[in-house]
Amino acid sequence: MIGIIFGPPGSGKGTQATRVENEFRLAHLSTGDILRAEVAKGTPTGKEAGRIMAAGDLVPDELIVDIVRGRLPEAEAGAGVLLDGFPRTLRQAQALDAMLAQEGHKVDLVVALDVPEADLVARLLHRAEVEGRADDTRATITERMHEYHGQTEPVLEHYRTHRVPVEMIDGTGSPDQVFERIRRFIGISSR
Ligand code: B4P
Repeated sequence: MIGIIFGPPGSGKGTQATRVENEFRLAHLSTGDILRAEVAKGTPTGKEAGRIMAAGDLVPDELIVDIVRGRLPEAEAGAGVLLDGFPRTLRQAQALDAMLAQEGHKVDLVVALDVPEADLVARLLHRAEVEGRADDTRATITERMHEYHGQTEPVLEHYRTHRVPVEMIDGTGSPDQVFERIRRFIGISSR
């Protein structure tokens, strides 16, 4: 199974992906985590990505697509893959579809987390206090929301048009409550 966990910044993609990974034994591929690891190692990719992420912008499609292309085959070898934070633009979605088609695969489902913007901002400002992430300042959060609405939201329509099941999941409430809603949907879809 190839699934995507989708949503605006701070909607809980990473939080839920870890739970889904454990419950359904899927390989979890988070482009945000991969980029942060590159930043921490100080690689050339990390240096370029770090500047962009700290400004709240999206890292260039070519760079992200190359990263995913390098990791997808290994991830696909198991029971399935959960993509977290990717694709975030239409070009990334088209590149993903083409990569999967080469192996005779396709995206099977999209879990889209729905959280009011005021809650997202509050969560990210709280995360700034706890984790001190460079991209969780108020100005950066505003830019990330802008990028989400302009570049990322159209990805949902892309999958709906291609008849991929897209399930809007209420992302409010405790992480356990949100996970229960996701678990039910994936459980039904993978039967
Ligand atoms: P990501 O790492 O994908 O992260 P995110 O959108 O900030 O957060 P996520 O939705 O995973 O929320 P989380 O579970 O952490 O992206 C970071 C940056 O990387 C992007 O802005 C971009 O620059 C770059 N990037 C990544 N992928 C890219 C791509 N494909 N193309 C281009 N650029 C890319 O939860 C957020 C907070 O809320 C946490 O503190 C968590 O504890 C809390 N929380 C979670 N669930 C909660 C709940 N139910 N109730 C209350 N709080 C909750």
